[in-house]
Amino acid sequence: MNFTNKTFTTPRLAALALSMACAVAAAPAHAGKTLDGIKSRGQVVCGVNTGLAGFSAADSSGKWTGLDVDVCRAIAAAVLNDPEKVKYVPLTAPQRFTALQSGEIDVLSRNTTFTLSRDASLGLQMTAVTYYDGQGFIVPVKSKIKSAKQLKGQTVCVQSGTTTEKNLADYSKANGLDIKPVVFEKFEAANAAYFSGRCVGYTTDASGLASIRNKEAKNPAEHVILPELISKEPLGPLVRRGDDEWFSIVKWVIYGLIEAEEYGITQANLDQQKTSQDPVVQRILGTSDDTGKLLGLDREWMARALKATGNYGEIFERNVGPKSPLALPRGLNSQWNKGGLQYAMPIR
Ligand SMILES: N[C@@H](CCC(=O)N[C@@H](CS)C(=O)NCC(=O)O)C(=O)O
Repeated sequence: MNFTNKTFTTPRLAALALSMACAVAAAPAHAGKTLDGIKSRGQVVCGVNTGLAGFSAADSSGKWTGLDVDVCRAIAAAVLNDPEKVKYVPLTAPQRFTALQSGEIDVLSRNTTFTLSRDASLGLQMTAVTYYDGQGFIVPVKSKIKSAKQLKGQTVCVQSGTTTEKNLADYSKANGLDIKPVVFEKFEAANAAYFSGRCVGYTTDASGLASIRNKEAKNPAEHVILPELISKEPLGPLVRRGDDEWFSIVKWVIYGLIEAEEYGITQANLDQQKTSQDPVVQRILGTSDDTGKLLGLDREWMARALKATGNYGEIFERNVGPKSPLALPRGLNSQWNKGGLQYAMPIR
């Protein structure tokens, strides 16, 4: 349709054309190829970390938990009405993008940093940030190292296929530190090397350092995370390019989890909140507008996601927050109106 003045000579015709365009804009979305596949197989296939406690780890019975895992559960609850309908595919750093590109997984929810080169070269698309992080260093307390600047000429263990490896090289160069990277393809090998003393330090995302110290160290108190953060690591799920409908669903489930926290909807009060008169709460829970229809879902999509996992704040607290074994502060991941960066686009 062409909306130039040439085509619509009278204001009435122009108004009619505009109202038609609005009607089209409000029509229910087509589900999209990825969602069709998910519905026919009855499972969301979620690529996750092989084992990073707090973010994605399986227990001895094969039950997966963590912040990244909860994102998969929330998506499955929204699209399949059941948070259990997720197949978890554990992926190492070097494997993760190929698994998404090849269609082996529907979504990659695995401590992955959004960067320009990844965005522009992989045929993948970044959805929304679920954890604002930065890269840090860990060293043994007995090394007496108190600052990353004291790593001059020292060995640092690092995993390949990560932003970590590149940031380390940049930081070393920019500060004239001549750090000697000791690079491992496998996470377990990098951890084992550091804890056996093969490297003076270890570097990865600060959240990863907290997880490794808590989970892998014989005595966590013997290791200290240095104060410097040397990069920005905005972490979040990725999907394949070319399926805008699926991209929207993943993105809006995340925004829904974040906005629910902002408006006080919790796993526990969700049923009472269904009678709330607050228009934002009503929209999130589908008691007024049917936002689900616009995404190719139904009106309770977000209510189900919240019932499954709680809001973003609850997901954070349970998996990585100050009272969890990782004891990470909310920091940058606080809501925008509480001094943080978590700012959900409005569900409306
Ligand atoms: N956020 C960084 C680092 C992510 C990353 O893969 N970190 C390592 C160290 S914490 C990891 O999770 N390894 C687990 C594995 O490869 O199995 C990135 O996207 O490149």
